[in-house]
Amino acid sequence: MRIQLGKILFMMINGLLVASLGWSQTLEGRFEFTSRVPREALVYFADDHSVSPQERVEVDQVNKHFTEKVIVGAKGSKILFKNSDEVQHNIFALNDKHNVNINLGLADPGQEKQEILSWPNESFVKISCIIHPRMRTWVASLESRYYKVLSFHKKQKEVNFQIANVPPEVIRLKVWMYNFLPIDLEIRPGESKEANVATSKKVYGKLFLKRN
Ligand SMILES: [Cu+2]
Repeated sequence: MRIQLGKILFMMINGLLVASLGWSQTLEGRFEFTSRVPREALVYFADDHSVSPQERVEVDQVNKHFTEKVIVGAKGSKILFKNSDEVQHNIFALNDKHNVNINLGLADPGQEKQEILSWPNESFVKISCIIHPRMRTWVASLESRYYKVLSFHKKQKEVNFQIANVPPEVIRLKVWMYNFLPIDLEIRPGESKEANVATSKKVYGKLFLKRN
């Protein structure tokens, strides 16, 4: 009897701890790739809309690279493009679908440029530099604060990630990867799910998800 009571008490305290520390709200994910690996991914809960456009979005340019593979901000945000490099850079984007035509000219070392994120929620615009054709980053228009930007190496076979403190009612999980099919599923607390990482022609890996 005493053992039973102890057990029950332990379980109750454990339950309270889990609830108060937010452990019950973490999404854990693992990508496993078999051959072709995407360069980057944005994993996000699409049914959250709590980010306001006032929050600042910025990216820097260092060693002829953008410091982020995907920059995330709500529509209407000001994007700040810094240049901490020792050479000039340019900011350029052309996207007919979202009516985007940006060319911010040349930025000297230390100079900053600004642009308004004008494209609709859950759309992606590629930003490049006319001077350095290999430079690129993506700006994702996103109102959700529950997301993870991932960048992959070519030979990477496995990548783990977490999204913490997701409210239990936020359940619609999507994954964007350039040139791959989008992943779109629902995952509730306590559930596990899997999805293919694929193009329209072939499966290149799997995504395993577990929500505590
Ligand atoms: Cu450049």
